[in-house]
Amino acid sequence: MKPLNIIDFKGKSILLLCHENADLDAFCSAAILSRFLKQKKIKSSVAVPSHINEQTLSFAISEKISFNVNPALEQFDVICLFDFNDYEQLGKLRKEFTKKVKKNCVKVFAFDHHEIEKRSIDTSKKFVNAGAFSTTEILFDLIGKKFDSKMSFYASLGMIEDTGRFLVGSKKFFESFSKCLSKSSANYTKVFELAKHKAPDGERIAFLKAAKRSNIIKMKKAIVVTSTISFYHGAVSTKLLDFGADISLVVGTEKKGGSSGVTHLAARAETGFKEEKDFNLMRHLFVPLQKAIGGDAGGHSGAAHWKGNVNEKKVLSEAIKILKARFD
Ligand SMILES: [Mn+2]
Repeated sequence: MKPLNIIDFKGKSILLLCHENADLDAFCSAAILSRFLKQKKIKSSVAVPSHINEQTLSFAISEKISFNVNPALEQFDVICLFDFNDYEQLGKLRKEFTKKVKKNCVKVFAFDHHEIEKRSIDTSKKFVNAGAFSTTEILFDLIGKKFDSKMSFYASLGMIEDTGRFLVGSKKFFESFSKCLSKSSANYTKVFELAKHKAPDGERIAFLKAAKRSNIIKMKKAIVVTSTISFYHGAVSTKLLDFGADISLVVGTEKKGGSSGVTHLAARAETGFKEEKDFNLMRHLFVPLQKAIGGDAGGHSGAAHWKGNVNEKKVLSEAIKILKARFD
């Protein structure tokens, strides 16, 4: 990775843009570069296309970091992208951004730890390392020597968040984290708590209700858990899998204004189980399910969703029938 050259920023109007639905890693990365530029007496604005996630919003408020929503791109000479490389993640700024780049009147720099693909956004300079565990780790590699206590705090937050609180990492990564935490204004408990995803009350109640209503189906070669809930089907089926099932199925109908609504079925399959049994939720459950009862299905091998106008009982019994044929 090439070093960051301050000449690229001097005298320019700079936008530090996070991906849509900005998370802690994207936002902390932008905040770090913003502070670094400020040290050099260069102004910049942090922005998001239209949404910032709840956790990141409360972080921005508590740290008093201001940011723009839906910024007008025309006023900027340099746009730095944080934690993404896909046009999709520009949200509603996509059109304007594409126009501006085509006109060649802006320099785009990418700070990212995702793989660059053919469809990735074309950028003038890339500070990209797909081997890094967070975008804040990349910022640390680039300008870590200049980090103050706040920047170190922000970097450690991005690192802990993007690794799912250290489910993955490397020797170098942990060394960097440790350096950031030591220099940080916060202690480990604070960093850990901030990086916790706090589900809203409604979602947590849905988890608990679904747990109470759950059914265990022990097949010869799989443990399946099923439950019913009106909302949060996907999140609930992820949660149910955590209790120890190989496959979770969550069915429910979103009732609107008394009329019977559309039925949803969300499913999750455990990663190790999937590989061992060569099982693909889409191919082996949702495609046959769609053939049997219609509706729309989408997703991938470990997480998939179906919706249609079929009653819950029928959907669930059909899904279980398909799974039994394979695992019982
Ligand atoms: Mn990230």
